[in-house]
Amino acid sequence: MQRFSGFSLLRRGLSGHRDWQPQWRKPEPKAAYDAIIVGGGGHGLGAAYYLAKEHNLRNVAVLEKGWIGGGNTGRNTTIIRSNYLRDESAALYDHALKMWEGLSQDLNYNVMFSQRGVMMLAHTVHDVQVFKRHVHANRANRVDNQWLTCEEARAVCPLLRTDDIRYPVLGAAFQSRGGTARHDAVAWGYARAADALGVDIIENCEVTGIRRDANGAVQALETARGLIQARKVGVCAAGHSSVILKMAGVRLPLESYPLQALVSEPVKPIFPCVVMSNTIHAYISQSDKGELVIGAGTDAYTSYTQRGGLHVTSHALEAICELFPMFRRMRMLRSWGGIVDVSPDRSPIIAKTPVPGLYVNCGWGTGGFKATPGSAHLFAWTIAHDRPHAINAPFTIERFRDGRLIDEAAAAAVAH
Ligand code: FAD
Ligand code: PYC
Repeated sequence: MQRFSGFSLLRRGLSGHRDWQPQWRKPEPKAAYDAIIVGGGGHGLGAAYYLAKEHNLRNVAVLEKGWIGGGNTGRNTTIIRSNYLRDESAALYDHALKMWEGLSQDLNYNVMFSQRGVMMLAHTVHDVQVFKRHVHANRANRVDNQWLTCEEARAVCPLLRTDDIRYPVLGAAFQSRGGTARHDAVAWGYARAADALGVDIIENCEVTGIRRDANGAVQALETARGLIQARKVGVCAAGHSSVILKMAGVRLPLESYPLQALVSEPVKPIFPCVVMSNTIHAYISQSDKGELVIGAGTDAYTSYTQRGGLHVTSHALEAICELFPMFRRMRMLRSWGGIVDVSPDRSPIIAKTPVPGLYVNCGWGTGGFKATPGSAHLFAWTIAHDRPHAINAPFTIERFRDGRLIDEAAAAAVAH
């Protein structure tokens, strides 16, 4: 790993960035690997890193059809929290939150994790009841969450308008350990750390087919860069997970929708925490660059276009301007969409599949960024041991057949 003195950093910065060493190699794919991860987002890169670091599997590749972090990892609004309702989810998301707390140190890469607090607004009596239920359930699971009155909510976020609006604010749930992180840095940090342990990160390498042997087990992947053999394949492909699993004859209970976000022009630090409103489909925080990061709901129909409908973002902006009237004159710089993989109970799948050697990590829908380190860690464990870790054991595909659902519709934040 390269280390720089302050002087050499300045010299390189002024010399047009010549002589920078790439942070990870660009290897040609080998003919065979012990394990292949499909999908170079945070979950896939993280899984490869933990396979190498904690399970000593060094002959590992990550195959990414585009560029790493170009999927939802680089498109999300970076909200991190663990205030989910069910015991299974509390264990999963808090495992991740605890890992976020040490991730920059572990990767030796600043992922800019900022525990500025996440506030979820209640606008109706039903919201109040639901969020109070979450607060109690979270506390029973030793996950921090507290109920705030309107006055207390305004004390945390003075810009918030609570009265005289279409959906007045009746109070809020607040998780002070929640916050945000820098999404690209998560992909880059995991990529650099995995590469340093020998993992091959292969971009522009779309997986187009899955070959199975006479016993039905995974044998090789057909890719844009040729046939690559592997006995273990883990798929972390977010909105495209069902497309890939179909190549092995596995049908996933997922629907893929566009989810949109947008950022404003940058302004000085003004917004102290994250504020979310599930009822009016809008959420907002301020990035370290000063941009307001604003998210909207999903489109009402399934699609693979990374764009989404204009009316959806317009609706979110109207809601934000009602809650924060001082932002009415802000200009938006850009908007984008990502394809989210929504499961029927709004909980993920981190599991073995019916195909020996094939594992899947998907169904995170609109909320998987917050889980990145925990999900990657548990997925690596599952691949290495060929059985789930106790924390992800409930998150099977079979639960949709057996009825052991983990309903997180209210905690999922974005209505879909
Ligand atoms: P990705 O980062 O999407 O990685 C999957 C990769 O697989 C992609 O890079 C893709 O190119 C690759 N791939 C697909 N098909 C193939 C193939 N055939 N061959 C090879 N590679 C392939 N979550 C939160 O927790 N908090 C938030 O605030 C939040 N906000 C969001 C806002 C938006 C607008 C969006 C779109 C999502 C948001 N999410 C949020 C959800 C979150 O972004 C995702 O759940 C999470 O990033 C998924 O990570 P991943 O690594 O599984 O997927
Ligand atoms: O999961 O917290 C979340 C979230 C917020 C916006 C999109 N997802």
